[in-house]
Amino acid sequence: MPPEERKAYTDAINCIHSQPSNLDNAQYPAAVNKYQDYAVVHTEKTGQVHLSGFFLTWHRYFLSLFEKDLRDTCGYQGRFPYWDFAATVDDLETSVEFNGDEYSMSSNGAPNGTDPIILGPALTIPHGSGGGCIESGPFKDWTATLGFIDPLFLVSGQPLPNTTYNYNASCLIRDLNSYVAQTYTNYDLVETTAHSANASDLEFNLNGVIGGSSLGVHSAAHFTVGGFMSSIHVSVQDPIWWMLHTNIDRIYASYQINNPEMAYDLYGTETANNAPPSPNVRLDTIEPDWGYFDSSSIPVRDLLNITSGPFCYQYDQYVS
Ligand SMILES: [Cu+2]
Repeated sequence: MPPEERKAYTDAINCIHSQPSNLDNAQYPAAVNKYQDYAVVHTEKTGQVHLSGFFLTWHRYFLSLFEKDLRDTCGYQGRFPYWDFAATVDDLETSVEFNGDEYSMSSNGAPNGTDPIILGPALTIPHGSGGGCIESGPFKDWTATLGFIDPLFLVSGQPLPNTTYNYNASCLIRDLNSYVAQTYTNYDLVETTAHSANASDLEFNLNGVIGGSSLGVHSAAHFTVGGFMSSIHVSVQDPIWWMLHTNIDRIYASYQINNPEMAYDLYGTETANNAPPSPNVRLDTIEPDWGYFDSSSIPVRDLLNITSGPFCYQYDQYVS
């Protein structure tokens, strides 16, 4: 997008960030503004809407609710952008997304630490080039209020700690990681994902095997940014989250175009990693709600097609 449109987009995000929270402060002390409400709602739903049959459709609708808020509350009139992460693997820090100028999504974090990052017993990645607070750009002064949550909660199905929604202030941290970007989010892998053989293959190409030795393009894009983006529950706190997930939605829409006969096939149960065990998600299964942003009962089938039901949008480019 041209610089003015990018600036209008980040201005609108800052506008949401300046609105008061609509959540109960006693229950959710971390919900200090409306932007953090989105992060809190995502944290609450994480155990149902990742590594589950709801992943792609729940996020698709969550993106549309945020887009509508940018337009209705903050007067945004531009396009809802995506971060084509395969296009930036070789120039992350100087990309229009992360170069830190006033038209960007803010910079890398300041250099902080060099230790390798252990993602699980079978997977260690090198430290990125940051690790500290973001240094410049439109979100420089933001405060993250939700602390890190171990992704193992997702794998085990254990309830989140009582302290999850406590007010836990820090700067926005990033640790841009070219190694992860080049190794796990390159064009070949994005193309492979958009041409997945079926819905279970798509899930594997997006999310890999948590605790295993590989990363899918979705998980890897999170680890490419690092910091809060590496803690899936609370990752919405970093506003690059929306552009990352819009790119995942674009890859999903591409898969649906590339595989018309399987476009509406589903894979996964109603719980992350099927822990605790739950039924398979079907077309008429009701989605977990989106908190106060939309508490209505919407069946999965209504969220499968980007030009029907509540949706009417398209992408400028698909992954063919
Ligand atoms: Cu998510």
